[in-house]
Amino acid sequence: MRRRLTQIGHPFLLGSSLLVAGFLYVPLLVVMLFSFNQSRLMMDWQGWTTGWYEVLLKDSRMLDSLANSLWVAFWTTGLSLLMGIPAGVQWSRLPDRLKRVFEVLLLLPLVVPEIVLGVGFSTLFGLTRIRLSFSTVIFAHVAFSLSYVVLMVRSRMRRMDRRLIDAAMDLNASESRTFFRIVLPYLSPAVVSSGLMVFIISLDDYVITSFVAGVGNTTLPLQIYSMVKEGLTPEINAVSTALLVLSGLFLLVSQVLPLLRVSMWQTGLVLVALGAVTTSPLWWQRLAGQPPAATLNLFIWSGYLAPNTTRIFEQRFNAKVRVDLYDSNEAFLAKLQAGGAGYDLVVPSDYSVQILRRLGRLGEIDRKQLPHFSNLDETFLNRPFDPANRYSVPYTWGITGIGYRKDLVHDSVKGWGILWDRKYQNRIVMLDDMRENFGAALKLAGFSINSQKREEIEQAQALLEQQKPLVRAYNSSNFQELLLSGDAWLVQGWNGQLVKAMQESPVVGFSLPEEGSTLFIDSFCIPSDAPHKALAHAFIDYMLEAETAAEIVNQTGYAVANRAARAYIKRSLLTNPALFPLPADLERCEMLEDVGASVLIYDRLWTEIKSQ
Ligand code: N2P
Repeated sequence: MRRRLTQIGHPFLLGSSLLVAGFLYVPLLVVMLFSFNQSRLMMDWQGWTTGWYEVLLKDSRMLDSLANSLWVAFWTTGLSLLMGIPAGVQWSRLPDRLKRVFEVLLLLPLVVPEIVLGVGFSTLFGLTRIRLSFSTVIFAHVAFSLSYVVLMVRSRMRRMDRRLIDAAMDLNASESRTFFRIVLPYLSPAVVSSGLMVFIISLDDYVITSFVAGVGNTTLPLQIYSMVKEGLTPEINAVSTALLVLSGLFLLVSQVLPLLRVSMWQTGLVLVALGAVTTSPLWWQRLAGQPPAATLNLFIWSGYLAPNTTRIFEQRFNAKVRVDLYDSNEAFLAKLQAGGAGYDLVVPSDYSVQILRRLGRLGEIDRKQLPHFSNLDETFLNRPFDPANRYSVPYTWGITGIGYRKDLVHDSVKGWGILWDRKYQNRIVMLDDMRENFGAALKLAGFSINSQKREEIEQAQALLEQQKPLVRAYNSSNFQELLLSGDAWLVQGWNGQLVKAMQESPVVGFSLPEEGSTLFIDSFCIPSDAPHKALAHAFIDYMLEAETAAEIVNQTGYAVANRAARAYIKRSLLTNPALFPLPADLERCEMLEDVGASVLIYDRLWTEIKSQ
């Protein structure tokens, strides 16, 4: 007897449906679940709390970026509808062949990878010298949203009974009256769904936005991504859950509304209400309270500020601090080298200071505006990267070394070689930083970290190639958490973050390789085209105060170049040799220097390593 096809397929169909559902929903459920996790670390569950939602509601960076996102989505939706509806109507009237050409043209923006569009827009704005701002973000969002509106309007239009239009015209309605009284109401379901769709897409976009957003236009996805650089915390899950619920709500409304056969006016009303509710934080925020007098745009390494650092400054100076983060000198230089980035204060490492000076990108520091300059430790002043400190004020310093799990690594961790040991395959994490990677390999081969000799650099490359199959990840932002979670057993890392991990868990160890390593000094610099130089000086001086500086050490694990701060630094930190190495250890370290034109060799070889 032949079984019916539906019966044969049944268990299989059910199984694959479950699989599909799993793929779709498990990651979302995990995000939601962990937003209620008591522990700050993502990997272990320690019970329920709604605390992260409270943190979220008090986090001004997050609220600001949410407001920015809603602002952008609001205008993007309005403008896309305004342009897309007439275009969709017009299109449906074209002769068939032309229609097909248009179809392809309209689908193009939907299938072209976002990164391509991002590069395209950023080149366009660069060429036309348009300053990146909210307008450029909205412009780019409208550009990729229009296709949706036109396509949806067009397909609804296709199903319209033309006789309705003829009838209206026969009854002497003008063209515009026909459009507003007959065509538009008929189109309303398409308008509503495409509008809501555009709103969500704009709200969620990361890739294109990251290319076209200027300083201070951080949208929620950009903010989330920059927070991820400091490690995943449940707060990020909480905001992701909020974003998920919001997107889901819009999707639901966009699906349900057309089914309800509501009138145009009712639809409009629902939309406006929805818009008003979702954008209310924005109005509330823009209307409530006095706008702060000035804004400081700060570009700084991730993990270099204590939780209260900027808030205290904001209160004291009635100013606002906008913070953007990076986690490698290369990423930093890519943004700063061309000029015009709009930052007031930046924190490059030694050799980056040298490069920016060479390019004339730094403004002079006015010591008269820094009464606390004398708090600095002279050891860190007048270094070759800026001999008289005319352009830089040292902030933090530290060394690069190896962090390891004492409970899992049973060999003694003495030199760089252990990061090449096959035994630790897939348990090794290296910094995602060109000069640091080459630095480790150059030292292992017995050369200087600043080698400009092609053969030496090539030897280091060969070592890094050889090491690559053992490397679990290249990570500069939260390598310490990978160590804590046990995902990594051995990491090349900067001491501060590892010191922080050592405080959290006794199983974390730190070693300064015997071949030698990097010593870094990261300094405050004011770009020559900074819009708010006085405020930048005020911030530097505030950071030079002993208490502020000590708080940085206590919270971030990084040492500051500030002698006066020592009095306020926790004892357990002062006595930690990972943070304050012995002079003999320091002697083995070198500082990274600008390698001039040889950087092209490094760049090329590094790209080769990373791209295979
Ligand atoms: C902090 C990075 C340390 C900077 N996340 C090393 N120059």
